[in-house]
Amino acid sequence: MNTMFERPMTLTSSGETLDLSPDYFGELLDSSDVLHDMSVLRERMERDGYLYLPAMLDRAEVLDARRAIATQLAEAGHFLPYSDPMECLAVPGGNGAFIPKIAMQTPELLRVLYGETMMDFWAQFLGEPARHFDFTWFRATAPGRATPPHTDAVYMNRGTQNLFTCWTPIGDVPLEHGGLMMLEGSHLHDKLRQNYSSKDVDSVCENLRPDLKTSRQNMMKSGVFGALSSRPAKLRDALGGRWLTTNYSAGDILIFSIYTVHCSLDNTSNRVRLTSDSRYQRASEPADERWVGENPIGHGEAAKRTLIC
Ligand SMILES: O=C(O)CCC(=O)C(=O)O
Repeated sequence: MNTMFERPMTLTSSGETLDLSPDYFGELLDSSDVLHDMSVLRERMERDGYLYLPAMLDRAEVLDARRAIATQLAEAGHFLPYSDPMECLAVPGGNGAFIPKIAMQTPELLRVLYGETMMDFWAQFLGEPARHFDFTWFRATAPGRATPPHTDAVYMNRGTQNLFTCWTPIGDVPLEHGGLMMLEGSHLHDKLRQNYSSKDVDSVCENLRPDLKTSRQNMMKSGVFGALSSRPAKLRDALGGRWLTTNYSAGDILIFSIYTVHCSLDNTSNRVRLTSDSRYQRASEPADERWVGENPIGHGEAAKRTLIC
């Protein structure tokens, strides 16, 4: 069990102040004590929709990846001139939230995300050889920015549904840097699975009026492609559960199902938050064609599917 972290005075997500009372907000369950007991880990994933595994990775390797990426970001002008790149001190008004390209050109990061430690863990957890998506979602999240609530299903549900995200802080991510939060119990919400989470952001409804035609357009309603809501506190009131998070350290991982609702805290610090999300599944099961291969098509034109809705 975790020791309860010091409860902060205020936290915001997507600009909304969160209720931090114990019924609404709490700390992620630490599962590092059962890291090698796959049946307990699987049970917890079924029950909680996530596993938080502090210090699962080699901290020194993660910090090597941080150094390699921070050096490139410093050269590209993301950090204060003459500052130590490892500090990731943001230039005022800087942006650059999502930089998948940087992952492919940084072997130190690929070793952390897809090396032996990680792939052995997934093979054991899934009970057979595992594969990862070839696309890596790398984020250099500037101050002020947050990811709104969503499930990953809407972006990657064309292959197996037995697909998992691994969110990996590439450095320490205390609360004020805007780490990830899980909405407790949200993966068990049937209506959410049947409605929102069964959508596909790249599908097009051919038989609908042009203004309703793409679920892609419909899924822009909350301002962010595929988001479930732009109001994390209000969403919690509707779905129940608590928003769960922690102060993350380099070496920790947080893994979750494609049906678990999550979002990030606002980054209220003066630093750029470096994190990645990568995806894993059984190698024998079908993989979503948008995210595999030498040049994954992603959400581009080639990903569009037409449907009669
Ligand atoms: O890091 C973030 O802000 C969002 C991460 C995320 O949505 C994911 O890992 O699926």
